[in-house]
Amino acid sequence: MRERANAFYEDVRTRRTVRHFSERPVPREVVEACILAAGTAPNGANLQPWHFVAVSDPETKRAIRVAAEAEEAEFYGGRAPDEWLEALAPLGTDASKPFLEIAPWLVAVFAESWHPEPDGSRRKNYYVTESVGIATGILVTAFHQAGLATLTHTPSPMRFLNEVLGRPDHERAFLLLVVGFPAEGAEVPDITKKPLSEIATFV
Ligand code: IYR
Repeated sequence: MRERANAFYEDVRTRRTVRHFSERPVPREVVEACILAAGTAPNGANLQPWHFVAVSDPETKRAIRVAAEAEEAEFYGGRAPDEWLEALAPLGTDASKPFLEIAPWLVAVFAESWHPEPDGSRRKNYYVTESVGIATGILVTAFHQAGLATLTHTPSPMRFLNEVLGRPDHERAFLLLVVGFPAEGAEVPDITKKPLSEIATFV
């Protein structure tokens, strides 16, 4: 048990969010298996309030990039408070998002706050944000475990994803996961994680 817990930590601690992707393809079967893993997440009343849209079609990726960059241009050009921009400055991000076209897969994660029944009524879902957050964590970890890099991308607002991907109004875009291999020479920020003593208390 100790060995497995430590081995998992040693593996998962090597995961890094990447912003420079290679065009190298990733088989659809790998994406399918990772989404199936995400779908095992604990969730409210087992109502599984999520939908994953896996995009490899170049035209669709381009449409997502164009819409995301328009939102980001507004974000960086004035909508974001100075405090937020200062917090982002060490990451060196800006409104340009070429990875949305370069990476072989984008996985848009949608959260469903209610579900339409065949009779037209609405079935409420529970703990939607918690459930979809846990599923997304498993998805990120599954891709890492498969040897792939991801970027958890949250162009804000993300309503355009419903339009581009044809998802109904009762689904809310939760985040956009960029998936692929890192570009050759891709760099990541020099950051550290908090020690156990800071993130945990044992009583
Ligand atoms: N969505 C923007 C801004 C952004 C926000 C946070 I918080 C980050 O950790 C990184 C970026 C963008 O993708 O550039």
